[in-house]
Amino acid sequence: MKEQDPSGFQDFHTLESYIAKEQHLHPNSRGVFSDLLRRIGLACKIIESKVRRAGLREVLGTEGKVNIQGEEQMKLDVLANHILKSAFQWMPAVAGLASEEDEGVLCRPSHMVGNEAYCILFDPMDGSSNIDANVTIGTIFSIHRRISGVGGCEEADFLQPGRYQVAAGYVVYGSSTMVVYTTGQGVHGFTLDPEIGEFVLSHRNLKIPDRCKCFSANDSNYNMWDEATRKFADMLRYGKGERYQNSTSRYIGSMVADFHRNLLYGGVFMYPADSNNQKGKLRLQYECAPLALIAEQAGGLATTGFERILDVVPTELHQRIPIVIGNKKEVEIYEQMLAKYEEQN
Ligand code: FDP
Repeated sequence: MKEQDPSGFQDFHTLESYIAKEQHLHPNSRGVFSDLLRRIGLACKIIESKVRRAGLREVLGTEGKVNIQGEEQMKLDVLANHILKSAFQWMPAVAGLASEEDEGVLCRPSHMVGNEAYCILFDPMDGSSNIDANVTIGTIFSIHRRISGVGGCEEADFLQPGRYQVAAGYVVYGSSTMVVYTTGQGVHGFTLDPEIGEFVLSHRNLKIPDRCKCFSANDSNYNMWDEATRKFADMLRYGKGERYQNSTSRYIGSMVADFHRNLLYGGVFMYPADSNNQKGKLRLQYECAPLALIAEQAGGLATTGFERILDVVPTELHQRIPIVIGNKKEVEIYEQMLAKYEEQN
């Protein structure tokens, strides 16, 4: 008979222990990659502590102001960027970093980079226009294996299609803080337990429910979308039949938060091209590709309308791209509607 474990440790995993468990699936692994994931967890705990203080003088406000201690105030997004860059600064496994907040890539000197090295891209604070209103925000990350050989990195390392990501994930700072990530072995979610200061496995092998509950888009752009996109939005909102009759519109305006809700409830988030943003608004490398990998690992899909997001070959570091992401069925319908519209026009 199996002994009862009063400690509750039997099926209990922290982010740390789960990463270690996944590492055991790769017998030749030297733990370099696992260290990176742990480091992200740590950095995001530090960011979370700043987010929780965002209403206080320390971090709220615009950069350039001086706080009560006479220190220069930093906006939360600038602070999160600093934290992430500092977290990876001394890791030989990191060949370089690219942040949505910075213009170029940050390549570490080649003598400081180990043989097995990765390039990390991140959006330190997604949804930052929501910060001052206490609305959910997040951090998104994407990890690629360096392809430029040994030594320092090159920009080409950061311009790989999303399907080559070795890991991707995000942290949502909401009513609780959660890390959700994938290394290509499913999607797992960990909720921060403030009592013990650990991310605890709360959502194992997440799958997008096969129902299109939520439709998320900035509706004020409706008249600037093409006809096919407008029809698609109308179908999700007003469509009859079992699949759409109980659907609802939900738009937070933080991509990571909108995506996270739809991952749990089912639904579609979109920021398509419009007559003002003909290339779309969201960033391929920092937002769209990492969330596309999560979506696919959870049984969903992400498209530009014409191409799977994970297949898009980036041409520049801060490239913008249209995106429709969520339930596979609806994303495929969108592609078909757009193709038909293109054919007729
Ligand atoms: P934000 O500008 O606040 O950082 O990436 C940018 C982003 O937010 C997404 O998180 C969000 O989905 C989108 O922009 C919101 O844009 P709109 O205000 O145009 O709806």
